[in-house]
Amino acid sequence: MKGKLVTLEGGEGAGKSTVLDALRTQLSSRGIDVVVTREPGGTVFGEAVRALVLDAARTEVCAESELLLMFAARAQLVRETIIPALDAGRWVLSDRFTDASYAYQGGGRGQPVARVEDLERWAAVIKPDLTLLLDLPVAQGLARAGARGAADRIELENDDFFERVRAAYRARAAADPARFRVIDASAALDDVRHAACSAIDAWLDEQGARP
Ligand code: Z5A
Repeated sequence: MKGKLVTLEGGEGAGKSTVLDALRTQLSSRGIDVVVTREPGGTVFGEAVRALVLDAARTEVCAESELLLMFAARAQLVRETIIPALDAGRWVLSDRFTDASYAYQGGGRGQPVARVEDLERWAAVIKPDLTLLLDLPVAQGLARAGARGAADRIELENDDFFERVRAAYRARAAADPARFRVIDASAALDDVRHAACSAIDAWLDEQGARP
């Protein structure tokens, strides 16, 4: 595979969607051909799964179903979009990927890490080359997300759930500093954008990949 997979992760209201646009522009300006996607979703099948798994009315959904649905959407996205793009030398910028399952279904829901690892091996197959974790205190993120309107099923969880999600993300970043860059997402939006774009450029330089 000639392209690179770059993922954006973070808790609620971290600013991923906003930062993603800046990163796409940044990479394009470096002459890199970028495909942007999101999880859960990114394909027709995956977007249908997203609507189902995030539906606030589906209060009966158990943790095991939720985990499998996240990976069902991911398995399709990887095979239909990500691997073909990487094989064609394009870069893929994804708003969330497998780390979100470790954080939300593992940390948040208490699903065993070994179970997520097993799914990652055969369903997700690939790992990101670089992951930017937009990290901020839970209360600050929830206040931002809350100002946005109707909550999805996972956003209805309590603060303890989101504290566990944040802790799981930070633990993964600490365990794999070669892949993760942690960005302070509590800062002003322009500063967060700047930090994310600088992190990408620094990483390109480290790889000797800046055109
Ligand atoms: N999920 C999962 O459980 N397991 C999985 O494997 C995967 C996902 C892949 C949907 O993800 C849900 O799926 C998500 C995790 C779960 N859970 N929930 N809940 P999503 O990424 O599509 O949705 P999200 O996490 O709800 O995204 P978000 O809240 O939209 O976050 P964001 O994209 O990081 O934020 P934003 O839309 O860019 O910004 C939110 C608001 O804050 C907006 O009004 C901004 O203007 C404002 N904002 C952002 N940054 C700033 C700064 N720096 N200052 C001031 N205001 C800001």
